Amino acid sequence: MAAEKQVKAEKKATVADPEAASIDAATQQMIRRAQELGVETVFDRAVTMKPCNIGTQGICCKNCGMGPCRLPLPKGGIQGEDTRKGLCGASPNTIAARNFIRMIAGGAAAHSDHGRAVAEVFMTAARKETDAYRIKDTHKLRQVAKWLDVDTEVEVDGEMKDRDLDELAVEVGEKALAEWGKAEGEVLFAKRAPKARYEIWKKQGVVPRNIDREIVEIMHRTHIGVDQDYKNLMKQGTRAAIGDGWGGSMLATELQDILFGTPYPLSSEANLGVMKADMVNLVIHGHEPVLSEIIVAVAGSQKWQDYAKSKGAKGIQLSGICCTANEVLQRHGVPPCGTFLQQELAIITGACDAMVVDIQCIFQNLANVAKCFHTKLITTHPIARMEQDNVIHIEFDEHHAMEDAEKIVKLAVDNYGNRKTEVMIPKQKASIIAGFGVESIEYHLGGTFRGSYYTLNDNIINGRIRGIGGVVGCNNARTRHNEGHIEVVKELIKNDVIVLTTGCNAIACAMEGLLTPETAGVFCGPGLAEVCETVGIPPVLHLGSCVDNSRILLAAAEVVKAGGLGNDISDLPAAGSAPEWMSEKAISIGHYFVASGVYTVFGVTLPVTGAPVFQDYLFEEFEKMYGGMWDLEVDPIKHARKMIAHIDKKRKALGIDKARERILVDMDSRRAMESA
Ligand code: SF4
Ligand code: MSK
Repeated sequence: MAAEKQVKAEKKATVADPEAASIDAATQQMIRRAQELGVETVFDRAVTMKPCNIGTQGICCKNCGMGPCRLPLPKGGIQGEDTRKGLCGASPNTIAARNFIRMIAGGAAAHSDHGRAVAEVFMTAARKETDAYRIKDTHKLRQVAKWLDVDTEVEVDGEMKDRDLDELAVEVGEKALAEWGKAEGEVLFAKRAPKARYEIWKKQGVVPRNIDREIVEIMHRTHIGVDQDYKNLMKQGTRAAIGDGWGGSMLATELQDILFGTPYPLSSEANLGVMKADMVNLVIHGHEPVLSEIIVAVAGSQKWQDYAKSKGAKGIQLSGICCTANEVLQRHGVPPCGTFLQQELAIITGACDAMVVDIQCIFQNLANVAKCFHTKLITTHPIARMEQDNVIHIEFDEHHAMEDAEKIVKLAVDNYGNRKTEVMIPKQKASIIAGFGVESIEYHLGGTFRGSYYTLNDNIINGRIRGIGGVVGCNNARTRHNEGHIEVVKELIKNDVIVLTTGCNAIACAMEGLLTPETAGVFCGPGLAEVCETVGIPPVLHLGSCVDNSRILLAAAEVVKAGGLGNDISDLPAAGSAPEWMSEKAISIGHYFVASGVYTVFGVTLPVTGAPVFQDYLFEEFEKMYGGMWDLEVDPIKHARKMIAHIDKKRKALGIDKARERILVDMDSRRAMESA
């Protein structure tokens, strides 16, 4: 018997099956290579370490030293009264709600602190304390100034004139920074939501006062013995999430656009195949673009390209991972080499001469993988360091941004000659069009003469476009890499739902080739295909990084403003999705989508299933208060169909459901749809 057990244990898998781990051939190839070289990756760890079943359901509390208190659901479900409680008496609803809003606090803090760092760099630039940054988008500076209650004009000799830009920028910077900690008032961008939405927030008492306060208050309320009513806890979670979406994240996006330029459509490529064997490969990873913007300028300069040539390389190839990748893709066309789950794999190519990281979504295991290769791993942020001794820390400071970026580029170039393992770069890469935003959607779907959202609205009303899907978020090693992302998006576009994407979903779609106008003819339903072909846009529009989910909110507000589709975001035929989420930021994003009136479906898991009453509150009761609500659907096709059903429900409520019935689908189109 003991021998049998031994054999079984030996047979137990300790490494991932590459095909089961990812749908992407490049990823599969690199997982295989890592296993041959004996280098462990997240995919293998996901096989050997299983998640805690109680934590997954949201019913483990460790908010005090008497716990952790674990409240598993009884076998056969709850019969009668739910008597589960922690040592202090906390109910499953209280525990799940506390855990949930602590995740919102974590996510909102990450986005908002990113925004604050950008605002600080913005101030440095506005005050001309650095040569590295200049304000690029003065038009947007003026637009944003108005939302921050900053006068853009001044009276001179009885006439109103535009204010001096330098003076305006300083005041915008000061007003923006105050949003994190002002003593009175409310987050100013909340008024950018449609009036009806703002009124709902007012009625519910959830307009954020300032960005930091709402996050701090979550930590207070969830301390042992404070707020013990799941509805009241969620009220605070809602206020903090709105402070993220319509506050910290939106400020990050807007100030980045003013400082680095508002994105405009451009072409690039995506996946590990963008790395080049005969060039210095510098991979940038994380979220904040303040350093990567300068690295792009330095690495592209003649001086450093020549330096790379002097070391035997053909030049410097930049590529990106996660949302730093999205930031530099959107503004400069720097190709993303992978999503969150591919970060270790970029090093496993043997061609990554340096990987420079800033904040968020960075695996500590990168340092262990880098040790097996020649790769220099460089941390740059004072709040994000690693304990391993092979990690180099070059602390970035906007006052000497150029010098910091040059040090990093030099390290990468000097390391080119040190490659010790055979280089193996997967050949897979896809062409893409990225760089969309609120402004470019307006331009493309409005045309030269009617730069507005009317054309988009017209096409929604006439049924060519059935609705809008905001599909965003991470990869999660507990599910097959990119499968959920791609199946959800393909099902949506096949059913004429145009997709707005950000984060790792955007990179996944890029790798799959869905970010090209040509995709429309292959994967889209006939209505959406017609629109995309007419205006020359992809059916999946890349709107940027995690903080750029605020662009989706603003695009939704513009659609409401253009008319014909109700008065509020909750009236729109639209739905949100994060098929492979994993981060606390995703929970914050999901919740500000919901609080903004969007039906939002998450895949993989949701830490609420162990507290059914609390789950019903999020999945059903929220709709009555906010018009938006949560849902969980693991199966990607059902996931997309739930979104489509919601879109159809909204079309019916608007009285535009008949329009779609008049769209005739011929047999060829149907066959193309079936085979897609
Ligand atoms: Fe247990 Fe209550 Fe302490 Fe949580 S706060 S760990 S439920 S005693
Ligand atoms: S990077 S938060 S894994 S989207 Fe923004 Fe991707 Fe999620 Fe990080």
